[in-house]
Amino acid sequence: MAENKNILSGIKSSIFKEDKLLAILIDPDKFLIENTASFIAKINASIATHIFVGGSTVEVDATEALVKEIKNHTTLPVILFPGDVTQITNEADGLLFLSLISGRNPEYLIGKHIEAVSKLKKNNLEVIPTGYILIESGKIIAVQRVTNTQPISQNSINQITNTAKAAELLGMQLVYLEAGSGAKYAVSEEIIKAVKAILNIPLIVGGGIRSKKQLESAYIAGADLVVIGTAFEEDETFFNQIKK
Ligand code: 1GP
Repeated sequence: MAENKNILSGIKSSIFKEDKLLAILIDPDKFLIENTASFIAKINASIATHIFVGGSTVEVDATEALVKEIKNHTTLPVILFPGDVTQITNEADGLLFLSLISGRNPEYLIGKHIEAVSKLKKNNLEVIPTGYILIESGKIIAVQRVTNTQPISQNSINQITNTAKAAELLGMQLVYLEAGSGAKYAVSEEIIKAVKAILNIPLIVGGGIRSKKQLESAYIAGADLVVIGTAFEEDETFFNQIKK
């Protein structure tokens, strides 16, 4: 399995330089492929550093076609953030190999990963083991429904920090604090701060971030990479606020 190792090392060197990272999430299920050129042009003109592609329920092959088209329009790294094994495609640069460690559903802790191996043998994606922690956010989100797991309460800060640290001790390379796509409340600054304080690996935060102010607060609290999807899906003028 040939692998290039640029994405994770790029994230780590940005952290070293105190540069903050922003990933725009594109859900193939909610995105019209014919809008790719104009949408990606806006991403290219913004401070975004990564493009994530994925969703909870995506039609088979839709991810591959979309990733191919995105790659025609940008040099930013395109990273799969898959809701399912069917979304893995060699057209992308990397893959967040997510383990849903806030839940106790064995399928999302190890089952899907075993299923993915036969697909990964055939490609050279940079596979990045990621501890994925779902945090309660005021409404039932798609991940919760699809995976049949419960998020951790925003009040259980010890449980959240211990879960994140366990991911690091297990050898995972990233921790992703997820409030869920379209979340009512984003992950609180208090949680981000507490996790950042005990973690020695990069910290991703996403879900429910809809303004530049919230983005900056997440960075100040300690997020190394923030993921935003819904806010751009709903209003592309938001790109005007985050121009380079
Ligand atoms: C969802 O964290 C991402 O998995 C982004 O969430 O769509 O709410 O920005 P939003």
